[in-house]
Amino acid sequence: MLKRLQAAVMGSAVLGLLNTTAASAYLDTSNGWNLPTGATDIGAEVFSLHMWMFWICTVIGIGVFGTMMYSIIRHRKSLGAKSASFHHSTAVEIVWTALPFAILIAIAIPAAGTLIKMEDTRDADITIKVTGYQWMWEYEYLGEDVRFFSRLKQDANEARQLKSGIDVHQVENYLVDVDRPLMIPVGKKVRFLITSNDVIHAWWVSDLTVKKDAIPGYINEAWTNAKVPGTYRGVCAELCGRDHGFMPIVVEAVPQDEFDAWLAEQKGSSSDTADVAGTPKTVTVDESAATEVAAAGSPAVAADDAAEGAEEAADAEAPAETDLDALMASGETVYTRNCAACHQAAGTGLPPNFPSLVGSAVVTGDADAQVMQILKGKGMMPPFANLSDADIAAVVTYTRNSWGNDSGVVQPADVAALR
Ligand code: HEC
Ligand SMILES: [Cu+2]
Repeated sequence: MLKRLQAAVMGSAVLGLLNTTAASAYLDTSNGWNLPTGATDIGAEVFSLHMWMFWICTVIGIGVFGTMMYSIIRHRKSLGAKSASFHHSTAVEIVWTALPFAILIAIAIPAAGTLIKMEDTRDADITIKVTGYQWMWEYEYLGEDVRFFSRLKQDANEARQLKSGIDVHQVENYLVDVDRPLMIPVGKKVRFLITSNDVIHAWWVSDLTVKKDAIPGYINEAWTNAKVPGTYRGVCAELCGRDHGFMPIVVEAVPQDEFDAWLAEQKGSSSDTADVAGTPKTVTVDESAATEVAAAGSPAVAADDAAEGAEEAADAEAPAETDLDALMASGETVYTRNCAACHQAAGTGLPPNFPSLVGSAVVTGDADAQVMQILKGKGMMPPFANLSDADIAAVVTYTRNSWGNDSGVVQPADVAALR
C-alpha cells in the first residue's frame, strides 16, 4: 500500500516541479524537497534559521498533538473517565507564559543577528543601481559610466506573443533568460541601490539572497556576495502590470579579472546601440538621486561623477550628426527588440489593433509628431521614453526609411530637443 502510494507520488508532477532543470529560475542547491541555500553565506544562515525554526515547530507539534491524542484516548468516556474540576493553577500559568516567551527569544536572537547582517551594506566593493521599468531592468555601475537595459530574450519574447505559432518548449530557457545579464565579480560584496521608474517592482534573485522592492522615488539597499561563479536567475516579485511575468533577471557571477575585462569593454557604451556616435547623454532625475546617495557614501565616487559630468557637457556641446546607414543599422536592432512584437518585422502590424507602419500617415508625416508618439505612447502603444535619444532617432529613422517608406532622417539631437 505504502509502496503504491510512494510510486504514485514519484510519478506525479510534484517531482517534475521539484526537479530543477536548466530552464528553472533557481539554482538547485536543495535536496529537491527543502529550501535551497543559494550561493551566499547569508543564504546558508537563512537556511539554518529555517531549519532551527522547523525543529522548534516539530517539537511543539509533537508535544501538543501527542498530549492531546494521549489524553483523548486514555481518558475516553467508554473507559469511565470522570472529568477533574479544578481551576486556577499558578504553576501551570507560569509555565505556559514562560515557555512560549523562552521559545520566542530563542527564535528572535539568531533571526535578528542575520537580519542585521542582511541590512549592513557598508564596505561594498562595487555599487550597482537597479531600476525597474515596465517591463525590463536597467543596471548602472555607479562611477563607472556603464549602464544598460536588460530585457526578456528576443526569441522568448516572440514565442510568447498570442498565436506566435512557436512551440515554447523549443525555446531555450524560455522566459528566464535576458539579452544582457547583469555581471558581478564573484567573492566580492556587491551593493545594490534598487528603485523604479514607473510602478513598484521587486528585484528578486533567490540564489543571491536578495529580494527588495523597487519603488519609484525611493532607493532601497541590498547586497550580495556570490561565492560560486555561475548564472543566477530571478524574477520580478511584485505584480507590476500586464507583462510582469516577462521581466526576468539574470546575474552572471564571474572571477574578478574576467569582470574587470568585461567592465573595461563596456565603458562608454551605455546605450542599446553603442555604435551610434555623438549621443548627448540625458541625465534623468533618478540618476542624479542615486549619484547623491553614492556621493554621500564615498568622496571618490563623487569626484568621478563630477569628471564624468564635465565630459558629458563637452560631448553635448558638439553633437555629431549620425549618417543614414548607421541610424538604419542600429534602428533595425532597436526595432526588432522593442517594436516588432506589435508592428511585426516587416512593418505590416497586426490590424486592426496594431497599425501597419508601411505608408502610415504618421511615419510619412511630420517627424517631430512621430518622435513624440514614441516618447509618450498612444492608446495601446506604450511610451518608449526610457530608450536613449540615439535609439529613438535610429528607430524612427528606420521606420521612415524601410518597407518602401522614404521620409528622411531624424538625429539624436532632434529627439533630445523634444524630450
Ligand atoms: C504593445 C504594442 C506596441 C509596441 C511594442 C509598439 N507599438 Fe507602435 N503602435 C501600437 C498601437 C496600438 C498603435 C496605434 C495607436 C493609436 O493610434 O491609438 C501604434 C502606433 C504607432 C505609430 C503610428 C502608426 C499610425 O499610422 O498611426 C508608429 C509610427 C509606431 N506605433 C511606431 C512604433 C515604434 C517605433 C515602436 C518601437 C519603439 C512601437 N511603435 C512599438 C502598438 C505598439
Ligand atoms: Cu515587475
